[in-house]
Amino acid sequence: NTISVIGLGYIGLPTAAVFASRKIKVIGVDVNQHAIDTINRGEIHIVEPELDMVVHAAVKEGYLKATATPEPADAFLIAVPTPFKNDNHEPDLTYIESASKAIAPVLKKGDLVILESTSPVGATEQMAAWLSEARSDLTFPQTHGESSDIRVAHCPERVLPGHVIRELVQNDRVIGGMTPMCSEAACNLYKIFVEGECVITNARTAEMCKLTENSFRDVNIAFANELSIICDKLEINVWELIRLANRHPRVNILQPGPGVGGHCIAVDPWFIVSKTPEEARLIKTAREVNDGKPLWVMDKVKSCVAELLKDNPSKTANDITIGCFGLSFKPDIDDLRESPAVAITRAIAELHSGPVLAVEPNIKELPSSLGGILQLVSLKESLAESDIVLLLVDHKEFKEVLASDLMSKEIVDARGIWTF
Ligand code: SAJ
Repeated sequence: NTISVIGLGYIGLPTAAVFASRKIKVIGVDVNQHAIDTINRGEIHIVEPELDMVVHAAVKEGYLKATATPEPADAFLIAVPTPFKNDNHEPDLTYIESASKAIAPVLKKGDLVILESTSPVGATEQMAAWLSEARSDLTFPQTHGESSDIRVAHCPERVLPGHVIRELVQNDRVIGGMTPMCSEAACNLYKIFVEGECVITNARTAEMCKLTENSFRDVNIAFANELSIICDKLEINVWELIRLANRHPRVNILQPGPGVGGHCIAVDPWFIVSKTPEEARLIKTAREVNDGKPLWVMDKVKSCVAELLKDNPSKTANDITIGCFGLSFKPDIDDLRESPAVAITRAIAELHSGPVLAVEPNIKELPSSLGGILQLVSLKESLAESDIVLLLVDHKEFKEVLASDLMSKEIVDARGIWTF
């Protein structure tokens, strides 16, 4: 049996490599020639612990190869991005459409097509419709039910970046077929490597399930972020408050931060809102609360600058150095994409006339988009130079900073690790 994985990114490549590690022949397909060449050398083009080893072994042993053109296989897994359309929060299914059109010519009777990309409700049916338009000689579940030539299912990925290889194998998997036999076929495929339970439902429920998981987290983070703003106004330490409230056996509040980053939690709730805007009131408000948090953090920094200038009338803003601690979207990773810490640091660097120093222990140089406007310095240097210290990411290195290192500095701690 041969499996084809379409889209060799953060989800597709680990999935392809894990199948290949079980001695299944895997054909990976991507539009990015650089990714294809890198993978075929047994290397990887993304950062994820352990992935390099698994890909290297799979390519070396001949079970995994990457190509730009789809080839016949028995199962196709589509793991392409589902971003927003340019100017709004509507899901853009163009990548799913192109992937469907790309695999359609090589489909044959008996094949299984699985959509893994996080998608709005109805996307799997839409994908099946695109496949059926391209291949009128084959039958699909939407018209032929259990007797269709092609089986179609949605099986959303739910792995945590940084732990992908472990979570792929260990997490339970929600499997939503367009018919029960579609679910069963997908279930048999995932059982090749999934040690968690494969739980069967229909395609629409599986789509909504993935969106619900990330919205649950977003709403809960919004609650924590709102509490942090309320507590600031009421002069209460929100971190202490949450620790205390969480002593209640049925309360488990998440942690406030400078906003929600990453590629999933800040995106997926909008897929629910765009389908049901009238009904999804709480989910939409949570998004707005979390998206508003970076501005609130910036206002805190502005107040610190104003305070310092008031206390030191001989100084100007040029004399005030601001140190921004952390750029990644969550602790102890090097991923700067969709990071509120980057957005805040960039905005401060653009607004503030004095020096802005960035500390990010997980990267060696700033991305070009930030290079011109601020300097990347060591933790030690920033602690020595900064008048205002802004903690944006709770990296392990920052947790070791001592109260004495921060003495006589203005502190804005968006993560609550420097409230000594
Ligand atoms: N965050 C907080 N406070 C918290 C927890 C998180 O501010 O208490 C922030 C983080 O700093 C970060 C953002 O939320 O900026 C998202 O981080 P995360 O660790 O919550 O999640 P992701 O985006 O790395 O991965 C999520 C996971 N979903 C859930 O935990 C429900 C993962 O399992 C999904 O597979 C992934 O989204 C995805 O691909 O959808």
